[in-house]
Amino acid sequence: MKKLVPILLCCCLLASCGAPSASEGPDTPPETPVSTPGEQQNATQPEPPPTPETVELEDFSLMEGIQLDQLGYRPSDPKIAVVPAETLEFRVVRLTDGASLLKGETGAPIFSAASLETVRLADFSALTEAGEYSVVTPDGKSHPFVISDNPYTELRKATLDFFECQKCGVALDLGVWSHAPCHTTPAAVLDADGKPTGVELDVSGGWHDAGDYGRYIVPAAQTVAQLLMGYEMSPNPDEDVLSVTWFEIEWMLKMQDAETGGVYHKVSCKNFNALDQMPDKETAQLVICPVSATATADFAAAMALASRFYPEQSETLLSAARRAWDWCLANPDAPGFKNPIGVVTGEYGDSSSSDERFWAACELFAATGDETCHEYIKNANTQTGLGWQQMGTFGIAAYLFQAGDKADPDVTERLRSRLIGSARSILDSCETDPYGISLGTNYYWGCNMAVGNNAMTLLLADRLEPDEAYQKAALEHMHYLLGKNALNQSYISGFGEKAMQNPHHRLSVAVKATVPGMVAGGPNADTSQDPKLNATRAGEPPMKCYIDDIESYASNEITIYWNSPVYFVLAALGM
Ligand code: G3I
Ligand code: 9MR
Ligand code: ZN
Repeated sequence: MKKLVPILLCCCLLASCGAPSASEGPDTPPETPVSTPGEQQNATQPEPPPTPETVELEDFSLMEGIQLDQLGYRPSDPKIAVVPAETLEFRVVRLTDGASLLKGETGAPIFSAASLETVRLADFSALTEAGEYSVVTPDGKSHPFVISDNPYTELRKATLDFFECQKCGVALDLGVWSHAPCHTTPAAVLDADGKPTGVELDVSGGWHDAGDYGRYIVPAAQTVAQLLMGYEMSPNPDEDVLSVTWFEIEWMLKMQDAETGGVYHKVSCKNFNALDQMPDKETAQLVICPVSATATADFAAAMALASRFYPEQSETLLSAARRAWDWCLANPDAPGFKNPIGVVTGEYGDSSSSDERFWAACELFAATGDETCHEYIKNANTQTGLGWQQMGTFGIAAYLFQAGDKADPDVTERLRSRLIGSARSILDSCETDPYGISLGTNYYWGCNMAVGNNAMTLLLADRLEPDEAYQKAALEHMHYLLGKNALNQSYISGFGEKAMQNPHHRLSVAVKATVPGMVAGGPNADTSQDPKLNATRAGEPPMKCYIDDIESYASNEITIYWNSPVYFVLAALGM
């Protein structure tokens, strides 16, 4: 292996010695300039003041094996890069002048079961000076990153602005992404067999779910909850979260059946349209799929939660929530949702609605003190999860943080211990993973949502029982998304030197301009789930089953509910 050979930019030394450069061994402390053999040192001259060594960054090529957050770190944050097992030493070099401000040795080798590689950690937490840097090893340099008071300011804004680009039913005036109102025609309600019931409804509005233009209640509920909770838990909340989120809530209200209180599972066309089609060009018949228990319970929960953010709408929201909850009570055994015959768009199938019901009971109890809901919670199994299939942790958070005096001590203790237990087990996974995250070897379609959601669980636990370890681990999850991973890939469009740029996102594909601030689904070890992924990544280790290609919907699509946990984490951390 090459030795890291810095150049001493020690003007006075160079001037006095006439030497073009000086080299040093890897163990020489950076603050001690050394001279090259043959140099004539004048013993009577005073020692020159210590000057940082410099490194000619242009002499080093980019090294994919040095993996770190491509945005950066706050001065007091832990700062850890992952490097190959062969790398024993590293420096952190300032981009503006090549000054080598920190020099260190890497840690012991660690095996990553997710990338099937042995790596080492380069800890440069001691560097706290603001600036723009690169980690440099004898074999190459990392992507640039900053140390600053808030490297994530723009990112947080972009992850929220993204929701403007997903708006349906209205004209968008967003530069290259502008379009006329889309999906405004009446939608035909289908029965479970896919036959039109004869009923047509106006359900315009809301956000397109993802790279496709469907609008689905279940993921919408998760997204609304995470955006509003991000607002609530932020030390520096973004005021526009309320108006941004209201756009979705208004649409959700339209999806409730006026007669029964049940909530339609989704609205879309029967098939996905072409990948390069703008929203207003998708003009096929819109269809509404039947009411489902998961959609109805999620809706009840999300509306009850929303009622505390919109005081002027609180009655409307609570009465909608109540009617949906009554539907749930009247339909205890409703089967899980399946796409009716002939409909192939997003299914969001889920055989169990018990976690959604648990969440709804917790939100309604917190909002109204309704004792029947309280009884329901007392008799229900505690549920966890923050992703569209498993929503229990939202219920736990509602009960622990919003029920106040109404809470029952036994229930509180049961839910407290469940939340802390979840967070502790996330921490345990982080400890055995060189990348410091909690997925283990479980990389699947949309697992970047789990990266964000696990960070959110940690921050909820931190709110309950503050512990620095929670915030630190949550931040490592953000670093993973921003490049500290085996592919050296930032999964967020527009952020990081190697940022995702070819999302499976119709609006971006249609105009050949990628919306910034979108979170990709991420690696998916079941490469058979899309042809492009399979053709390019089959047989790769789990953390590497990803391709930044517009065709790879099973690894490179984007969704509203992959952005919302990331937004939550940035807001809750005040970043
Ligand atoms: O949860 C299990 C996990 O425990 C297991 O270890 C792993 C390994 O097999 O599988 C995990 O389940 C996966 C599940 O997502 C997790 O949420 C399934 O394999 C996977 O097939 C499933 O993918 C879903 C995909 O639709 C296909 O149904 C994604 O979550 C979901 O986000 C995605 O949603 C689509 C919509 O239908 C349409 N709009 C775009 C959106 C994103 O691609
Ligand atoms: O574009 C669709 C994407 O939004 C979905 O997540 C994905 C899985 O349901 O399906 C995509 O559509 C593809 C379809 O399933 C198969 N033919 C190619 C489509 C992509 O253009
Ligand atoms: Zn639309």
